[in-house]
Amino acid sequence: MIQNKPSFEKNVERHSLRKKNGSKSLDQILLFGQNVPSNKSLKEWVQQVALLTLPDCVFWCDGSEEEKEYLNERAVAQGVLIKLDQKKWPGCYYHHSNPNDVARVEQKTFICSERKEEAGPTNNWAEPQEMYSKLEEILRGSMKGRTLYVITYLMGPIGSSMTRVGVEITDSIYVVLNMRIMTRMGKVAWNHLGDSSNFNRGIHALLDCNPERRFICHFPQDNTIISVGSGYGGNVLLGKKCLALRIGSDLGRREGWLAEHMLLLCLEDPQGKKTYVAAAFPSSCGKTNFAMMIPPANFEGWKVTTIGDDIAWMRPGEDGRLYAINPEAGYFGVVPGTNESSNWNAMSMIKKDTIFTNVARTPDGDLWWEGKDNAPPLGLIDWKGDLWDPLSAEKAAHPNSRFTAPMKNNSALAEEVYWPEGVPISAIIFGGRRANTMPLVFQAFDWIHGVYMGATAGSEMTAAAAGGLGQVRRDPMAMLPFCGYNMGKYFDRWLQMQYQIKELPSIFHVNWFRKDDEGNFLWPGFGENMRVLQWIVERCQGSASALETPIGWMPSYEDMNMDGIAGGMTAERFAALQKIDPAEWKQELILQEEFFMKLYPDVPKELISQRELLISRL
Ligand code: GTP
Ligand code: SPV
Ligand code: MN
Repeated sequence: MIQNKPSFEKNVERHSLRKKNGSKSLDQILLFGQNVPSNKSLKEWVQQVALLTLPDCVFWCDGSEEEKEYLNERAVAQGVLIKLDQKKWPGCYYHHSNPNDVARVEQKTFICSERKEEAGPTNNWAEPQEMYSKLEEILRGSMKGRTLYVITYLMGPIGSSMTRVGVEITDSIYVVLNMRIMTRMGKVAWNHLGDSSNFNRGIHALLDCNPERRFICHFPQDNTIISVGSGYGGNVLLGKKCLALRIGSDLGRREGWLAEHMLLLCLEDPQGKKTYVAAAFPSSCGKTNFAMMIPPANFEGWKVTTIGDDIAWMRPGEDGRLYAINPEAGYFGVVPGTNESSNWNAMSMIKKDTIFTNVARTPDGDLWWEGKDNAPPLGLIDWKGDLWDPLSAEKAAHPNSRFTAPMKNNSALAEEVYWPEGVPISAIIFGGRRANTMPLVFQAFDWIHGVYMGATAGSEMTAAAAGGLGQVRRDPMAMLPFCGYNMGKYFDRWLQMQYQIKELPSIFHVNWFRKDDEGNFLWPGFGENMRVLQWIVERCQGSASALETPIGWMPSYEDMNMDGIAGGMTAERFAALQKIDPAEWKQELILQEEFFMKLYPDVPKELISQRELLISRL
């Protein structure tokens, strides 16, 4: 099948690198692909990595449509992708990952800054030279018999001063096809880079996917990332969590901006006024769904459009407001729970040009997952590749199964996503998955109180990372696994923003996941979250009222628009949603203190006094 692509392969050069190992000439980089960028430092670095990893050939990805077709066919021929029924799922492919490799692995993720204190107590640290030596041994000869792909990509809109260039070297064709969707890749990035040597250097090698030899390592001082032994999204799509958050947050520390695990949305009211909102919820806690939300039927004239669903880069603008861009170009989203009523926009988006990882499939190329609209079809093959028994307790789709879809297929995509300068943010929302303690919504008294709310946020752990499912842990600003430097210093960075910005956004906290005594969600969630969003935006505009409580400003039942809410909403039920339970808050304060102790001595004193103020108010 691959041989039938003469037009694509016409100027391919093939050599055997192994024979020429040791020589330094640039010509000896194996070329496979129509174009190669002229950037000398890029070529030299690729050659160095090729001489270490010894691939059979080097493939420079140019990002063209022709290349995509070729790579899809190649991935199918290699058994990496399964082509789905093209009538039902046009342009869609399926991937089973190794069953031991289905989520981010935080224990294997390292920040190799020069000094341990720079990484801080919330990150794994390793001495950079030691880690480089260890990784070099692991990488030596690791791509023998394989193809080394060079992915040059942009994080950020074309023409934005915030945009960064990354280059990921990988031996995984699955990574190439995902990065194609998630970033602006190929020629566009070569053009942006020009002759500059200022790009993030990322190396990824799949190896044998042995968890013992799995390391995701960041070297902030060298703008370098090395990831080995995994094929899972967050560990290997290096532009995303590794560059845009871990390296990005450290760049932000040095340069005075913020890289955040946040969705970005635009809310347009019936008068056509647009408000931009950023929200940080931990992994698998509702960012994609909130960013693509469709307001309930009786919210006539209200419209939500998506700017981003996972990452925001935020900087002070010249007019004194906080501006945000989404550095990504696609969505790597949780599939289970996605259906026509929970997320109509996502359902229509993933019907084409999407890569599905670890959902369930049928032998004839159809898909199914828990929480899809229809009942499971007969003869379903589960995420591990085995025939699924509907009577078993096992899930057919892995709880962290994912779609990778280009943002241009999102019918709710905001035009602002292409704006190089980004959008001015009016509201910042922190949230978590909490069965108790945390009310549906409350508002911080001011910026410092809001930073404190974000810094002390907790959430139940989810399937997006290996281990600890359901346990409540502190996940400050939803950045615990993603902050590339000392967490206490990161809180300082947030506090510093108040001196850089004249018009500070208002800060809120939400919890869609509070449960009643029987374990049922008290709040219907999804599109109904529009009711909370309306109150938030009207608070920013000064038109909604609120009650002062010990933990912040809260809406009364009357302050919220509950007309036609799914399942109904009584004042009693709303009171249960908003309850501040003294015993629960006592426990919460103890957990916050434990966390601050862990960060000692780097917790800003402003946050310690916020905690004391909260105790005295409670
Ligand atoms: P990452 O991609 O891991 O960062 O996750 P995310 O924050 O984008 O979460 P996502 O929107 O994918 O939602 C994760 C899970 O929570 C899915 O199974 C959703 O169906 C579910 N979920 C999202 N929003 C709500 C909500 O408002 N209420 C309830 N009960 N569940 C929700
Ligand atoms: C998350 O875990 O927050 C994700 C998925 O968005 S991953 O890209 O794997 O990190
Ligand atoms: Mn995420």
